[in-house]
Amino acid sequence: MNPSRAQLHELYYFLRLNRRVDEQLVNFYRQGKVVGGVYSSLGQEAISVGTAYALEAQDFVAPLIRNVGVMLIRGFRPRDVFLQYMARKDGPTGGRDANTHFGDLARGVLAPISMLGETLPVCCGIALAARMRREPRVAVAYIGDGGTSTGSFHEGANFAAVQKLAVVIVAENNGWAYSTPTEKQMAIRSLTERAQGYGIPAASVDGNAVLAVHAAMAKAAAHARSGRGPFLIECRTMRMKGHAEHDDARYVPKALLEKWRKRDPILLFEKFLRAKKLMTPKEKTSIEERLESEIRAEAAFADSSPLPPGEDAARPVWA
Ligand SMILES: Cc1ncc(C[n+]2csc(CCOP(=O)(O)OP(=O)(O)O)c2C)c(N)n1
Ligand SMILES: [Mg+2]
Repeated sequence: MNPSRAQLHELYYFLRLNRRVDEQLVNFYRQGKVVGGVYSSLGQEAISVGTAYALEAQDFVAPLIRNVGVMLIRGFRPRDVFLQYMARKDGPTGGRDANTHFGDLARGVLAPISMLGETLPVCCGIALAARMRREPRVAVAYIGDGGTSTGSFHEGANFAAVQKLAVVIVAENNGWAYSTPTEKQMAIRSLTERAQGYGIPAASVDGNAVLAVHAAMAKAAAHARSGRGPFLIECRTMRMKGHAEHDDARYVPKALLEKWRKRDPILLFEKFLRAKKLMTPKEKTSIEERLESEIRAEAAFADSSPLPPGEDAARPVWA
């Protein structure tokens, strides 16, 4: 599937929206309004946007904290993200959980959780149920380089392979897991080597090139949907900030960040669109204006929502 001109503009819009949501979250964080940390997807937006955009409505996604872009594409609004991060009354969990820990099964979005690797076995369950019900559904598990070292990742990947489940694993290799660089995390060069060990076909793509990511996901989803089993996509990228906003990432070599800053996914895509004459300066300005007024309104809405009343805390938690 080659995206049309309108779809390319939509991809561009979502990349920028993902970035603007992040920036606004940092503003709220600095104003002391965020409960907990802010986990940025700076520099990794093309992975969330490119993969989610290639899916169909009936597919399921299991995003993680750096996949705000996935949630935006699945129909959540910036206000949902802001409200949740600020633990406000009108947020998706009414202030009961923080950051991106919310989902909606009707939208095919499994709520992100902290336990790394655990959503892969859940995706296996979704794919297994889909096969039993003869529904052409693909379940997509997002995971970081560090998360692929867990026991649940191993169990999930192995089960998906043996059962030939319609699962796609999006493995974001951003070079770091907290302060641990990938080479101290695993003795392999690429996360595709993990896939080989399970008998899962895999591809490694430039995670900062949104169209490359999109094409890889389209292929992987078609593979899974046709009953040929799981697929793993390694997206090579770089975590451009610390683990979260409180971490200044002083352990990351400055030269490495400089190298990747030149490969910013939004800049790369703008360059492509300009070179191929696929977006005029006027079209770009109109997208930017739309983004600014949207973010302003969404942020104002979220900021005017109150904190939940204390007596609400345990109410819908227990059956
Ligand atoms: C099973 C498990 N072990 C440890 C942690 C603590 N922890 C949270 S994030 C993180 C690093 C994750 O690195 P990676 O998977 O590469 O994702 P990234 O932060 O780079 O997106 C760790 C160790 C956890 N949440 N779950
Ligand atoms: Mg990582």
